[in-house]
Amino acid sequence: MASLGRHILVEFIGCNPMVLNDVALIEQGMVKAAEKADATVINSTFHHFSPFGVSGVVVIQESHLAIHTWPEYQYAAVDLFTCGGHVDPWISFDYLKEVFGAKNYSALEMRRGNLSLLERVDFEMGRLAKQNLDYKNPDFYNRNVWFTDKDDNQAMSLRYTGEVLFDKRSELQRVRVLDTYAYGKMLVIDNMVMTTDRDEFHYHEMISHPMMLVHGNVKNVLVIGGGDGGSIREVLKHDNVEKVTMVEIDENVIDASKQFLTKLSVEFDNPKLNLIIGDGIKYVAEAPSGTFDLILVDGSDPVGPAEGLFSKTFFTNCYKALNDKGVLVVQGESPRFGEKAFVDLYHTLKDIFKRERTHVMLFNQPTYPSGIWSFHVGTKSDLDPLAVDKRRANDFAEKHDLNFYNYLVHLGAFAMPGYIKKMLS
Ligand code: SPD
Repeated sequence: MASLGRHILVEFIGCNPMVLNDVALIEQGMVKAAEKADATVINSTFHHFSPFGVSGVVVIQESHLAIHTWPEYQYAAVDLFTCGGHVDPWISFDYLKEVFGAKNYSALEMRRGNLSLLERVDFEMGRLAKQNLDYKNPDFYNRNVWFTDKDDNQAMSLRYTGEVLFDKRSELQRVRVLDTYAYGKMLVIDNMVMTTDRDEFHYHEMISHPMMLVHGNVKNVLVIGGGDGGSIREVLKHDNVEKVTMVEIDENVIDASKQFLTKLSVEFDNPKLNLIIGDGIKYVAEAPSGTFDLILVDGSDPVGPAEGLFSKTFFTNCYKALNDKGVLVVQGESPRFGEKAFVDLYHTLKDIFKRERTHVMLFNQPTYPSGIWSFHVGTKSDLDPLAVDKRRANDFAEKHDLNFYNYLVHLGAFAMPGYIKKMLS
């Protein structure tokens, strides 16, 4: 039967679910499938749905290729519609079957536009024809791809280019770097935002400077986690510091940062740094008593390998590893996103350091869900966290061209809104 086009309706079954949830890979696969069939690609638009699924269309001069995926069912519904004798949609089909790793499929070809039923008319296009020739699509690729960090009830989403610059899995976790439009490169561990190029300074200046300036003479520092390098970068701005030991469990985090978060990973070659790839929990358990002036726990959220970084045993060992004037600063989660972890951590530290030596700092972090985040502090001596010299704090901020920390920010960080006081009481 002579027809205008060929339309293959495809069911791909038993596909690789990771592939079916990877918008960039699917877009590349669909564009290539069109090219392999000798079609001329005009444009493509793809969208990732949170948490699962991708939809997209590749517009070709000879019609279109479209897809919707259900990774959770390992299933993709694909339409391959071509017209023009030289394009063979079955070539696209064969290629996509490989890309998706489909164990099974069904495909139904329909002839579209049965010429024996159609009548061709000639009509005058005039000015329209010229306009159509002049039309240019503004972007070849038009992706609308979002990354979402979420729990069951709330989320923070950032649009990214669809490019996954780094993606490594180990038995510990999955480490990725995505390229976001609003915040630049973003480090993601197991679907949680760790840090971004454009707002990392909130976190790294606040985990380090407030309590280092209050202490006044920090020489020996231990950083647990912190593989992106942001915390050691800030710690090493203090001239008193003689030695920094960093224990990061996952070398992939360091590799990702060295390759893509180049503003953060600037101190890995500093001679004062002793970098250990290993388990920070074990390291602290075995550390000699009274060793450190400062311990920073720059860990992930309390799931997966970081769960033990919120345990009473771990903090008791940190307490022992600190010397008499030692200070502990811990990534403390959010009072609005992870309230339980935030409150539990406060009480755990209070039991170990005692109430008057346990403090909470709040700061805003635009790329973490809810935007409000915390560090919790335990001091082994009676250090007043507000006792920082105004001049010293501001001079330090100016000398190092800081972007977040200064004297007033320091004071404000320890001010607790009423609802958080109630939460912690
Ligand atoms: N949900 C984000 C928790 C932050 C964990 N640490 C971030 C690492 C930055 N150095």
